[in-house]
Amino acid sequence: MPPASATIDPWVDAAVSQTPVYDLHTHLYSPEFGSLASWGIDELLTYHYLIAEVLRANPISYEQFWALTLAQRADLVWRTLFLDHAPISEACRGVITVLHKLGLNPNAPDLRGYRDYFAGQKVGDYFDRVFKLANVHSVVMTNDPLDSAERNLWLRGVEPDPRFKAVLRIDPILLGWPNVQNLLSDAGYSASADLGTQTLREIRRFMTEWITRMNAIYVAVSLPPTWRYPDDSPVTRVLQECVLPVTRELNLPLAMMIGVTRQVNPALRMAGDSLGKSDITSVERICSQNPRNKFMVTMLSRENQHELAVTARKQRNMMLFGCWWFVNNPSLIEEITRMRIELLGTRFIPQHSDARVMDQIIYKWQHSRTVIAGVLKQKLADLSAAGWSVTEAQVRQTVRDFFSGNFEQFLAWTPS
Ligand code: RAT
Ligand code: ZN
Repeated sequence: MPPASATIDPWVDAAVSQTPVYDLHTHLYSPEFGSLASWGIDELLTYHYLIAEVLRANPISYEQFWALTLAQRADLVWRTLFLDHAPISEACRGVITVLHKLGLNPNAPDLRGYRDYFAGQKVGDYFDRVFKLANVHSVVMTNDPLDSAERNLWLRGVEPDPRFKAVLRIDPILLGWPNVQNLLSDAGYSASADLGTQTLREIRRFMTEWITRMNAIYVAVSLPPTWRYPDDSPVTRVLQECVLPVTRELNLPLAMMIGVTRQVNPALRMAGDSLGKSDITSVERICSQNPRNKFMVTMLSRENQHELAVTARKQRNMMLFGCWWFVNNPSLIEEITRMRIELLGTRFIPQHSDARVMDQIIYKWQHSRTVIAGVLKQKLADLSAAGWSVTEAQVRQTVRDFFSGNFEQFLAWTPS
């Protein structure tokens, strides 16, 4: 008799809660990065996901809102989204989960108590506590050496806490021509808008030097829905002449997050980005034409999810990852994860957090773990009903693959 749900469900719950996560895409920084490392109640409440919501719910003008201090914006978000209305959106619920898990009463009339609590924390100890509460063993940062503040920290020899891994983010290098030449010059690389031989050599030198300096574990970019590969744009040229050869030589994945339309409403600043349905055939072509390169791919629109999973079946050098940004919501994580398991078995990475504020890994992983556990229980119950003897060891292995193993294996793998 195969074990029934009554046996399997507790195995799933235990494995999902006990297995530490390798969070492969965040915007977090370790405390060594000083003010770039973001945490605390004011940062939690002014997350750009919540800014978009508060500026729909409160009649304040954009100008007035941005003239407020960070603390005043946080007060406004708390009053508008949590007190004047029920905080039922995913981003609001996240703040409640964080406060609750930290042992704070999430029902306060104002932020004073929370501010006192965070002011009393030592950053290093607090980050340790957050890692523990979230049960995350490592987080991957998003590092942009063309940002002068970040570059100067690296040049001064900043040594991140080893739980924070670096990634070379190359959006400006790929998407910013011709303006990016000034940024490159500021960083000591002589580039010109013609994208001639000398410039391409300098881009390769930039990539190689910065991957080495930061010990980057992969290279990443987010792309618009209009991205096509190949075409006769600077994007294809820089991909073919620089990004693909450098990542191939160093055996690093190129992570492509596809589907973001930047700044559809600039008045919202960072909250002003949107999405669009992207072109799966471009993903197919870049993977199949470059079999010695490794790609990690996620897409932003719900409409792309099925074809992306099918493409992953065809391209072994592509690792599908995460429910990114606008699909990082329980209803969508559930349907997407179920569909991915049906098409890909255990060979994909269900989730990353995209956290920007350290405390957020507590809620992002708690919420995702609950959904992933639910889907896994259903799938294992179906398997058991079909006659397979599900074992606790297989349950644990599946969760390890999902939360850490698939990513680590993919990093270590050399396509041949
Ligand atoms: O999810 C986010 O916070 C977005 O603003 C983006 O950072 C996106 O994840 C990206 O990395 O481009
Ligand atoms: Zn991101």
